[in-house]
Order: sequence, then C-alpha cells, then structure tokens
Amino acid sequence: RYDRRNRPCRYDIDLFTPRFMSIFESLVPSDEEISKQKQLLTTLSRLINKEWPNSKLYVYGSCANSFGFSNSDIDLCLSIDNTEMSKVDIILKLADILHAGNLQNIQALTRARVPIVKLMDPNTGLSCDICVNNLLAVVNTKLLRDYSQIDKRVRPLAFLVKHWAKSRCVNETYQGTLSSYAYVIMCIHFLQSQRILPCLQGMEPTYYATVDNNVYAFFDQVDKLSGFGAQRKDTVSRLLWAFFHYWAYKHNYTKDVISIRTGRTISKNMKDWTRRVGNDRHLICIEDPFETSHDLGRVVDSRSIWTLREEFERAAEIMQYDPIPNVTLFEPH
Ligand code: 3AT
Ligand code: MG
Repeated sequence: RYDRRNRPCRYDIDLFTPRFMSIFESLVPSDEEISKQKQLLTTLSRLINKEWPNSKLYVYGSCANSFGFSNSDIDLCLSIDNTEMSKVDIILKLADILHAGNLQNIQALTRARVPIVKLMDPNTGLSCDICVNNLLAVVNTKLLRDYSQIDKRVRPLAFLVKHWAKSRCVNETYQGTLSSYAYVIMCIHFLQSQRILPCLQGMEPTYYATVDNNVYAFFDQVDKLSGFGAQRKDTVSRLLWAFFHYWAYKHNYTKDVISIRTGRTISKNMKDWTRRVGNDRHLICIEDPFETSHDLGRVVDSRSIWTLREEFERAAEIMQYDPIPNVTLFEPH
C-alpha cells in the first residue's frame, strides 16, 4: 500500500481521454429529453397551482444538478406554506390532484423517511417523485450545479465515477454503499484538493437561501471563476486515475472527514465522529455541505466498507495497468 501511495501515473494515460469522453457523451441526456422534462414540469406546475396558487414546484437531484444520466427519474420538490395540513395530508391530496390530471401509476408513499408521490406521465413517458418542503435538497442541487459550471472537466469526471459505481453495484444505499449525491461530493472534494475547483462556501457569499429559519450562503457568480483551474492541465483520464488512486491509497479513513464546505479534510475528532453512535459508524466520512452534522457515509457498515475499498483498489489498478481501462473499469460486477 505504501509504495502505491506515491507511484507515478502510467505514461500513456492521456491516450484514453477520447475514449472516456465518448462514454461521458453517451450518458448525457439529449436535448429532446431535456425538453420533455421541462414540458412535464410545466404540466405539473399548472395542475398543482390551480389547487394551491402559492405553491411552487422545484426540480432537484440529478435532473437539475447537471450530473443526470439520460433516462433518469425526475426528482421534484413542492414548496408549500400550508400550516393547517400535515406533510402526509399534503402528499395524499397531491395524489388526488394528479389522479384528476390523468397522470398514471400514482403511488403515495407516506411512510417513507421522506414521504413522496410517485407518478408516470403518459405524454412524455417520464417518471418522477415529488416530495414536500425539502428545500435544502434544492439548495444543495444548486451548489452542485454551480460547481459543475466552473471547469469543463467536472461533469465528465463525475459522470464516469457514477457510471463506474452503477456498473459495479456500489451505488446502492440500502446495501450499505454510497448515493450518487455522495459520489459527486467526493469528486468535488478531489477537484478542490487538485486546485481545479475553489471552495464556494469559503468565499464572500453572493447567494442566500433561508430554509427552516437557517440561512445558507455561498458564492454563486461562477461565470467569474471560469478560468479557475486552467493552470492545471490534467486530462479527464488522468483525473479519473488520480480520483481512484486517492480513494484507494491516499485517503485516511481512520482520521479524516472530507468536507467541500471547508475545501479540505477535517479531523473526525473535531466532529466527534470517532465512534459508532446508533447506526452511524463513520467508516468513510463525507460531510454534507449544509447539514454539517450529517455524514453521507453513515449508510456504510463494517462489511460494505470493504466492498467499497476493494472496488476503489480494483479501479485504481485498472487505471494504472489495464490495456483497455475504458472497458474493464465498467465491467459488470
Ligand atoms: P441518480 O442519477 O438518480 O443516481 P441523483 O443526483 O438524483 O442521482 P440521489 O438519487 O443520490 O442523486 O439524490 C437525489 C437528490 O437528493 C440529490 C440531493 O439533492 C438530495 N440528496 C440525496 N441524498 C441526500 C442526503 N443524504 N442529504 C441531503 N440531500 C440528499
Ligand atoms: Mg435521482
């Protein structure tokens, strides 16, 4: 392990960039799909606004954070200021409204940790989930999208990491591996460490959002940052190599928490994340940028941590030695 920490990247790594880029391009949703998503948002907004004129429907998650693959479900959040109704009542009422609007496969999941309504739109064929007043997810979606606009290597890197995680079955929170949201944050952290991305929450804020009486702020004039990482010439395949190298051999799992909020790692000690509390084992620590007491790695258990680390190592070895890393990396598990 120790030798591998400092080993240089294979000399021919840049050869693979065009092949990795064409994989990225094959995963990006088409313009047609994006216009269908917009069409569905308009349909649903009209329908819901008839009943609740002061409500607003937001897109969050992969369809709005710029890290969405084609054919992914749309995550929507209904913002509504209705003090008489409980969240569950709103969900049930929403399901009725959607029924009346001829949407299909409507299911109200009122007992889930985050209650949602699921539906399918027969006009576009798209499926979506609607949650209620989960506005922090709308704010973290904007943060991720803003990061993606600073450097043109951010999206390809995160798409390839997500594609790898899905191919290798390590993107399943119910099996103790990580969410897509966590993987994107791992990519942003890595790019901050390479000085390719700045720390937007560490700069003078230009954007403020209030959610449940807490104010969240960060710098969002990202067009002013477009040359930020230009000094760093690393290609996408070199960054992918270094990303897996970092998570296989360089990250200190015992001591460190990654934090895109601060733009560096912080110690587990400082957060008091050194021992298991309830179900939170803190075996891989990924601080949520806004809910700072929230470890996105909390789903990882004593078995799945080894699955993850073995997959990072496999990926690092493929990136270093395999003659066709652009194929082998994504071979199904
Ligand atoms: P897929 O392309 O659907 O895999 P996604 O970007 O939609 O990826 P997730 O399904 O992981 O990502 O999550 C959807 C959004 O929900 C992303 C983020 O805004 C929010 N979110 C997910 N997990 C958390 C979390 N643990 N804490 C706060 N927000 C979260
Ligand atoms: Mg999603």
